[in-house]
Amino acid sequence: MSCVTDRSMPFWCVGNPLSDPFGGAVMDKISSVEVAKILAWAKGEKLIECTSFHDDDLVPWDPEHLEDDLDSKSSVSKTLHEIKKILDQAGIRVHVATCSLHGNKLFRNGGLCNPDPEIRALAARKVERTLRIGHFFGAKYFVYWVARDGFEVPVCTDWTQVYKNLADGLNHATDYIEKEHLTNYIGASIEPKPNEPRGQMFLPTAGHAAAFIACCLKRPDFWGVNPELLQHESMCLLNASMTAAFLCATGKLKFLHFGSQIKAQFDNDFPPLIGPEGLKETVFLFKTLQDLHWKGVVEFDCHMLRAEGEPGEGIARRKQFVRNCVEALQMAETLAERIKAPKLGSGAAAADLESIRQMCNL
Ligand code: 3MF
Ligand code: MG
Repeated sequence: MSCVTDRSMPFWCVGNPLSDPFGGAVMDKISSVEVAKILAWAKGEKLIECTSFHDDDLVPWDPEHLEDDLDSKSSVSKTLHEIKKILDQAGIRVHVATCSLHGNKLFRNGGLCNPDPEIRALAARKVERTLRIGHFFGAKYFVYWVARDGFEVPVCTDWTQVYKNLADGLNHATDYIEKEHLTNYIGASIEPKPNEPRGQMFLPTAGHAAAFIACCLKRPDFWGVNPELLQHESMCLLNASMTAAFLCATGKLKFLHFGSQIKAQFDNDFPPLIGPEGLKETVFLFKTLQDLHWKGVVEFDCHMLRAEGEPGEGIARRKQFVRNCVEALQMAETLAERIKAPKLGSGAAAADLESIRQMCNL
């Protein structure tokens, strides 16, 4: 039995035009309405059930108009309604609303942890707007990804304030959900990452995030963790099965971000199972989740390889990308199901060989 209740394909993965720090986009940039149409197609093909977005994936943000979403005559409001109509007609549910605090240069030195109180206040207002947009779409979770809350130079960091500011920022989000009765949210989640875009980030691993929730937040039961496996934890050489098992044991595994990764590299965001390594780690991750009887949402967080982009074929390539991701997830689950409990006493190496035999039907 699959442990995946729903598959979610976010706006930012489908919209990604495949630029990197060394070169610009290779695919046509497409609008959020066009992305919504691709997602509607994917739902029709029974590939996905849900989607997720950053506020900036859907509509632009203007610090001079912090409540433009509430003005029914604004172009922001019109675009949001247009997207909602497409998603509703296709029957796609919205899993996550997350606030982009990484793109705009105002947040270059952090969002919720920015040392400047005015920028922190602006970040809080952007989070409020994201929460309202998420409510409009019926999003189930609010996600905080560490993004630019981090540092390069420890002596330039005010360590007396960092975690207090972070707790204040996240507590403000849950206060706002309560105050405005945004009852669609069933929880909130922290997405840890060790580095990139900052040299170091303030919540580098799932363990840091889980401890921070338990010790520093006002509503620890509302908060959980969505680890990004394999990518974020593999960047710092942590093992995906252990991260999943730790979060299950602490009751904090809200859902997965999913893709593939070369260990100890920058965030590859390869599609699942694609790339020179990660197949065994991915299969073992799902074996672990199956053994633990975890059930939940798997959300893809990846993009196609830049070399695979083809200018002028943006829509067809993006559709194929969604199909590839879903097929890879199904393959990983099928392979994981084949592995039976290794024979005790046979020794670690023999048990591992046996698991490979079973996985490959040898
Ligand atoms: C970066 C990420 C982010 C988060 C997203 C949702 C752009 O490495 O993984 O994707 O997943 O911000 O919180
Ligand atoms: Mg992610």
